[in-house]
Amino acid sequence: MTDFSQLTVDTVAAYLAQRPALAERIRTDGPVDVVEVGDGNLNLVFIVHDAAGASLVLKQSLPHVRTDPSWPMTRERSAREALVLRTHESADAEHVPALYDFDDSNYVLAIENLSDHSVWRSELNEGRVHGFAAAEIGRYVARTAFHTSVFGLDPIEQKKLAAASINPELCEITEDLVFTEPYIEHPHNAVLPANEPDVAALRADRALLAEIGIAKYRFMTSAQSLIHGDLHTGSVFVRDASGGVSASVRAFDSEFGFFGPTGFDLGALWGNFVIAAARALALGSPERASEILSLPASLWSAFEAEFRSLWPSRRDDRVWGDDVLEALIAEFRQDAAVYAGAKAIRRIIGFAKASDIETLDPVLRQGAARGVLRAGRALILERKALDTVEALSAETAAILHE
Ligand code: SR1
Ligand code: MG
Repeated sequence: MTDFSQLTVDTVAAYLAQRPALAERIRTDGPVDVVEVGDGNLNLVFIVHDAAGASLVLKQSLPHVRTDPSWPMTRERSAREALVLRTHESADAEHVPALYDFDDSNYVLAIENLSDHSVWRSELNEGRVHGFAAAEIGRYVARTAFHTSVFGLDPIEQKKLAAASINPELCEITEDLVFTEPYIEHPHNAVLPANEPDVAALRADRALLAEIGIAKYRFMTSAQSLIHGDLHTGSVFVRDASGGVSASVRAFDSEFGFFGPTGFDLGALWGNFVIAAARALALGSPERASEILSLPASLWSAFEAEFRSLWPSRRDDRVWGDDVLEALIAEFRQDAAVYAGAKAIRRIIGFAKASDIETLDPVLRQGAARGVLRAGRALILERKALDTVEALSAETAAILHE
């Protein structure tokens, strides 16, 4: 009996042959081509093709962090990812990969192969912005947020979904890596010596620390919707329209999903746009930086328009009037800004850095990192005074140009 608890390129074909749900998807009675392409922090990822050209992706969680085997990690995260994918597919099939199968014994998801797409972060790093993708993801966040919230679901069903999607171990990672470790001395942290005074300034800023503390509390307690939970530019596939092929944008890697604040997903992307803009500026492309800094507004306005368009179908219009909608929209925007700042800062100081900055020459890297830290702080502290996304992005641009 083959052991499938940790797949290899040599055992994938035998694994597929014993999954009835995949019999129609891929043939295993002929040659099967398997490559392992996982390059994230956590999982094994195999792309499989059969002789007829059919393909799929297998994603298997390891019992530890891929990049640090001494760091144990629950394999149950696969079940969380399967649930988020299935639920988000019901809410917005256009913007997620199709889930073909989930094997809860071996922690393997079989997913649509999106190899004709590219990871958005890699594209941004190469100077290709794909600006249309921001609005698509704004609609994805709105649809998944609305349809998994009390506005879109029966209250009993909504609570059952919230209970099924509880994700304590991966939430704890975010709580630690995003909201705590960057603000304390911790072995996970590392910055260039030239950026040490920038980090010290952040840690001495009591107003900033209070906002981070409140943001962490809201992350841990504000169960608004089933969020993606790790929606940075490395979790989005993009494909331009060309030669009869339509444009496509898909959010993947939702293993950090749980019932959390809707603004967290928006903020994750926003913070990573700031990082991408800092790279573009460091490399001498102010026009591209400016184009990238228009993306938070595209993301936000598509989110807002879509959420407003769904609002008339809310489940109780006796108490949830339009004044409630206005209050929610304002809260989502404030949350998005504070989480954008927190997500930008963590990628500079803490564990799991961003290739946008890390692949810069150190001379350029220290200036870009400083700009991101200062811009992140401004997003957090100035979000109440500057109450539009455009105004906050103008402030971000000014800081990055300093
Ligand atoms: C140990 S996991 C480190 C990071 O990778 C993921 O992409 C999440 O952002 C997490 O914080
Ligand atoms: Mg990931």
